[in-house]
Amino acid sequence: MPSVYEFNRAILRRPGASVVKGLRAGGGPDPVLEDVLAEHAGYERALADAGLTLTVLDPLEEFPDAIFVEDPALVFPEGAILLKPGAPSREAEGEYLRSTLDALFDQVLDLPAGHADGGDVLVLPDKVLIGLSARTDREGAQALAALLARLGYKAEVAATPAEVLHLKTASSLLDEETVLSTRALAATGIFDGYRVIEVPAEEEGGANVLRVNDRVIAGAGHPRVLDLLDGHGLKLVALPNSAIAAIDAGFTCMSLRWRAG
Ligand code: CIR
Repeated sequence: MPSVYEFNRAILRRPGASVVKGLRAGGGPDPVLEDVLAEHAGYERALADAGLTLTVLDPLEEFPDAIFVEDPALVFPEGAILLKPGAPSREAEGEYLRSTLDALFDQVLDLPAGHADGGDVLVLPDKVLIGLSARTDREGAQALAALLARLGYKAEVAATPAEVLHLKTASSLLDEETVLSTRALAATGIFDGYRVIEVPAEEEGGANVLRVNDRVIAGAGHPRVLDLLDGHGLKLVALPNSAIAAIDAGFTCMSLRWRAG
């Protein structure tokens, strides 16, 4: 069985000029457009270098956060799920992915109730964790768990610390038995049974990394996290991401990845 981090396809959406107006919880200035474009282009190259065939969608100027394609949808070899993001300005983003998903997947299921963001969904080898957050409510999480069961996946709904945007803002899967996590999230016990590598307190923003095939994409601005990953024997691709981080985003949210048969 291929690992849950083995992928050969991905969907991305290129940023438009409006991306600098992306949502951010802590306020702060807009990032520089050219920096966002450069970081996104570097990410696109890194996925292609990892061996993925990319479907790259055009910018959606009306939706500043639409490059974060992972929030309005989930994809699995068995099918795709269109979610309902919890931020009002993002709620309709999924409709702009529907035709692409219809063309690429045998089935596309719709979240029937509540709200859920893909950023709150962490696919582990033995289960799918759905984190409750300001974006993902219990109704959405439970409806999503039922859809995942239809695709053959066991889901578990878990609380996440109040200060994190998404479950995956604070955690990532590294290999079959290891996750990277902030201390606060690990302390909730949701990773019991897994080996947990904790990110240092001063580099909590580095907890979102992307394991893809034989490598891990991680933030160049988090040297201590890079050291930890290197020490764990992982092949590293360090990418600058400070402009993307200024609008509260990381590496997992900029693509939808799956293994096509
Ligand atoms: C938002 O607040 O929705 C965007 N500015 C960032 C979304 C990042 N998504 C993710 O981590 N899954």
